[in-house]
Amino acid sequence: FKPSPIAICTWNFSGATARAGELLSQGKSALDAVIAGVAVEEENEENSTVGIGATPDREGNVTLDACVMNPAGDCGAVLAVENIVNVAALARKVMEDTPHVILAGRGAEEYAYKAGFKKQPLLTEQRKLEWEEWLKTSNYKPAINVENHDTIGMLAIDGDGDIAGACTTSGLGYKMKGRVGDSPIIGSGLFLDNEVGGAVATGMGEEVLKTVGSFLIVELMRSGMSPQEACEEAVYRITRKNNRYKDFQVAYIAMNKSGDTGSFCIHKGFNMMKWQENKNDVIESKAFI
Ligand code: SD4
Repeated sequence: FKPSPIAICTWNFSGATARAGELLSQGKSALDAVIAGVAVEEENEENSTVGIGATPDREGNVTLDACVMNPAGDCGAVLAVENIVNVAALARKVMEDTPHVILAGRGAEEYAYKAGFKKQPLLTEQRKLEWEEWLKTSNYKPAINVENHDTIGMLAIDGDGDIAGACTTSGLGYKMKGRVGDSPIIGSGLFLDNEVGGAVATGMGEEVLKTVGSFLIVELMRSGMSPQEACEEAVYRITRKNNRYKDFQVAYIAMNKSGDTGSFCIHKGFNMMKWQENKNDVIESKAFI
């Protein structure tokens, strides 16, 4: 069974799935669709967790993380990159045009300029003011749910039935300088296997990293679980081990090869978008608490 093209993403980023859906309708590949889809949020200054307009680290630097995977199982990622807006597209470049999977920091930024990406300061006046305000107390407490202002992870199935994915973020606001979360780490923030399906994560990256969440979900689907069951088990893997789960959010979305989708989170309030056959729906996620 081959479903008609689908794009899903974390949170109610309807413009992102609409953009991806438009490309899928034109017969473009799942990889083209997810890169263009997440770019909508990378370029949205209102979104304080992705691309331009993102919240800086505690020293005032906006550093971005992103990764991509294609149906062949190739991966590309960039970690802690400054001054580049479209870091998912940069991760794709790393995947397609370099002998490596990951480029970090200055190396990734210098490579971006060689590859034709434009240098663009990412700290907006608004986020600078918020950061200056934050410095007065320097109280580091990542929020549980900040709806519509969060990491975007996207999965798509194209007209050939092939799956690709992308994940892009600035990580946690006021993180330590040099901190990298789950989002650009293949297997944690994103994983897919074109024979099985894919998963992406959002929320407290440290917890996703410790349980290799997205890889876990794909492997659970491989052994027969539905995307919904697999997302739930990956969340329980965290809540069983860590009794501080009341203080942080983790959320997963997943899709299998037949186009079935699922999502689950620790705290109520998470949702996902699903685009299929010109319908672009917000789906409220089930939650552990
Ligand atoms: C991280 N998972 O860097 C990301 C953050 C996130 O909404 O999803 N924020 O830990």
